[in-house]
Amino acid sequence: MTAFTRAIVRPPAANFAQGLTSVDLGMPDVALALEQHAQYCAALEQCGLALTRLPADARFADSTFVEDTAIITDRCAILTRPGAGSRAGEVAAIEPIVRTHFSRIHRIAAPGTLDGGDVCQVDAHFFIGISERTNAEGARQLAGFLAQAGFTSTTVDIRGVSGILHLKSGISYLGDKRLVVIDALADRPEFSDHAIVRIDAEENYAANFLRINESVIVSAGFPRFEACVRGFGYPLIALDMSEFRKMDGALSCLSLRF
Ligand code: CIR
Repeated sequence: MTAFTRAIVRPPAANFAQGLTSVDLGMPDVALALEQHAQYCAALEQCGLALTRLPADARFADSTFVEDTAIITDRCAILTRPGAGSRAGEVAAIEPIVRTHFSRIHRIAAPGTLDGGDVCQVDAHFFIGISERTNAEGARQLAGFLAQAGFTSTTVDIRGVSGILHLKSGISYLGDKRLVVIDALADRPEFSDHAIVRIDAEENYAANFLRINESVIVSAGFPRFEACVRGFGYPLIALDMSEFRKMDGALSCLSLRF
C-alpha cells in the first residue's frame, strides 16, 4: 500500500452550486460545503498528511474536485485532460503546484480525455475506467505513461453502468488485496484476481472512500459498509459528504494524495 505524506486540496468557491451534476439531490449549501471541506482537511491531517491548500477558484465551479486534474504516483505525475469542457482550464491551474513536487510531468493530449476519478491504483496496478469523461485514447496514453514507470494497468468500461460518474464512484482499494466494488461491477472479469468486498446497492455511494496510511475515511450514513471496514480492523473516520454528493462528488475527488 502506498504511504502518503501530502495532499493538495482546494475549497469550493462561492459558485460551487453552478458546477456539473447528474444527480437530483437539490442545490448544495456552499457554507455547509465549506464546513464539510474543513472537516475533510482535518481528517487528512489526522491521517498524517501535510496539506497544500490552494485558494478557491471561482473561474471553475467544479475546481474543488482536484482529483480529476492529475494522476500522481510515487514514480510519476500525469496532468489530465478532463472530459467535461467546462473543466479544461482546471489543469493549468493545478500544474504549477504539481511542478513544485515533480520535475518530469506527462500530460494527456487531444483527442484523449481522462478524469482522475476514473483511475484507481491497486498497489502497482491501475484500473482505468472508460466513462463519459475518459475515452479509450486517454486511457491508452495513461497506460503508456504508467508502463514507462513500471506500473501495469487494465481498462474497465463503465459506460452504461447507471449511477456512477467515474470508475472510483464504483470501486476503491481498501488495501491488503481487498477491492471494494459495487454490485453492478462486482462480477467483472477485470477484477477476478482480487478479493472482492461487495457494496450493497443501497450503499453504492460508500464505494468511494479513502485508505490513507493506517486509516480509512468513509462517507457517513452507510452503516453496513462502516461495520465491514471496522470488522477488518481499520481505524475509521466518517465524514458528512452531503453537499459534495449533490454535485456528483465524493471523498477521493477532493484531494490529490501522494
Ligand atoms: C463533475 O461533474 O465533474 C463534478 N461535479 C464532480 C466531479 C467528481 N470527481 C470525482 O469523482 N473524481
